[in-house]
Amino acid sequence: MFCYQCEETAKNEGCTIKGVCGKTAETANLQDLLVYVLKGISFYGEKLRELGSDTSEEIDVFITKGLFATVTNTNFDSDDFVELIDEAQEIREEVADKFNRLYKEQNGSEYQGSLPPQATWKGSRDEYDDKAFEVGILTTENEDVRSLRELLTYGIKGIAAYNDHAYVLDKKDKEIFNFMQKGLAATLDDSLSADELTGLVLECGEYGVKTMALLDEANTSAYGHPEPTEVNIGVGDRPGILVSGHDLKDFEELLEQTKDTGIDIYTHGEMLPANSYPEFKKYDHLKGNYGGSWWKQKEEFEKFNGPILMTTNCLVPPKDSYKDKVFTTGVVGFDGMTHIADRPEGGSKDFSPVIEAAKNAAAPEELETGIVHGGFAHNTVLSIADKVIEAIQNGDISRFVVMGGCDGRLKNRDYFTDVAKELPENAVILTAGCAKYRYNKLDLGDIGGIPRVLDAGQCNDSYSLVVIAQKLAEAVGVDDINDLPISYDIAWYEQKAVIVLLALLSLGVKGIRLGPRLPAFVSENVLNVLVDKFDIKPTGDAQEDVEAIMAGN
Ligand code: FS2
Ligand code: SF4
Repeated sequence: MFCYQCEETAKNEGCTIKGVCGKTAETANLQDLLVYVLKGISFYGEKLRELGSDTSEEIDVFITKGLFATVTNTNFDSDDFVELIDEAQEIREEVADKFNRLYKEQNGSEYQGSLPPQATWKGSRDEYDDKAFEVGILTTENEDVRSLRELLTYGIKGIAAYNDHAYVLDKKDKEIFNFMQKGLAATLDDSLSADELTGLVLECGEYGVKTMALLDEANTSAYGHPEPTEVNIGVGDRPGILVSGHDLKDFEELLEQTKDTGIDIYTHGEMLPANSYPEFKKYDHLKGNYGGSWWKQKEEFEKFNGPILMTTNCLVPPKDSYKDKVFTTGVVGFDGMTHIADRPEGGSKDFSPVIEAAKNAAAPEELETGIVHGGFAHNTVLSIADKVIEAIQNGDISRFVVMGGCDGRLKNRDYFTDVAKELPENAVILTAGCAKYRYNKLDLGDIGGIPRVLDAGQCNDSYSLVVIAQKLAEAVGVDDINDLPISYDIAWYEQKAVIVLLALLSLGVKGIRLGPRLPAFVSENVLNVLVDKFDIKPTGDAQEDVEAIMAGN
């Protein structure tokens, strides 16, 4: 195996024996083979579009879900990947046949152009392990080309995750599906120059903005605009179900199926923002949020006592003491955990195994008491824009610091807590994603009633932070959002953070600090391009960074 797609990759070089995340070499290799065949499907998808035809929605969604399953901490089950590779080969043959037929119809002869091996390899299950071993990332020898291809692939994985959430809520955009295939197919094209690949990486960022906007529309049209909410972080005395991940549709169905059952629902990790949606606040048995970010689950899931539903990443390989209480659904998978099947056409998922497991559980053990603030997505912040602008103009707010992104288990993430503590009292933190757990329970106070940590929601709600910046720029008459008193100090971990970063770059945001370490998959030359074009810099010493941030650097 060789995997370097996340921030915690071994030695900041690559995981080669087993993932730091717990992924085995077998699963990692099978994920590589799945991506290999998905690229083959995408190759033919592009060819079809050249002939004026297209891929079906079923194929577009298959590619989306397949990629999402390979995102860090999503699916650890080799059997799932074997099945996905089986299906991917069948789909590729279907798309290839359609292309070959159409080509002959239009040209009167068979297609004689060159085909990449991803478009032609066929193998049976007993060949998967050997083949998977051959198709890893390191097969691209040129370090810079490899870096750009992987940057593009990881950005598309991020798009896949957000696109899947939007699709579940009936929002779709064919252009996004097609771009995903265009980008994947481009990684097979040896004729593309580094400049052309860089252009595609930035285009990927543009599609990241479109996808996050689509998901924002999907979430807010289904569940209303998040509103300022004091989220309880204590516990009640009834049994509970803990819901983690990002899928709001799963959350809605579980809330509905647990009404009047005597069971309370708690959020964990990235599900915390669900507490601020008006449609979810209507449920009295939505009790609040339990615990912190994803990597704390080993200790917190054990203490929760009741069952846990993982709707998406981040799943950590469980301890035996609570493994039988964890249920997976959607693209999440782990050998030996009970999986809740997909919803039937027009129906709901059946969460009764989770509900049954909760009935005899003890109430959760209390970890803490109090509240955290949520619900400061674009609609809320823009509704108080006058107050915010006045606070900027009279100096009560001197700077906004966007500190969105991911949390992670390594100690070096204390940097983000230190920055939050060091920032002067007239600085406001704008956040989204699980990065917030590094500072959202500090008592940072408020500025004239505006909390100093404004939490827009999940990592995909970074879109809200962009909308806020754009609208503030309009309101104060500034043409370039870089001229606003906003700095970016972004924490990254997995591939959704890659698309958030590319989205910010595509919008022209400059001077982003990125940490706690720069991605191992960004080569020196590619980094130089990012520094030249966008003034990207690594996070450093918290105190020095705060001084620079407050000075506008
Ligand atoms: Fe956090 Fe993990 Fe949101 Fe990432 S719960 S690092 O997948 O997507 O952010
Ligand atoms: Fe290593 Fe991250 Fe890949 Fe897991 S996802 S194998 S920790 S690089």
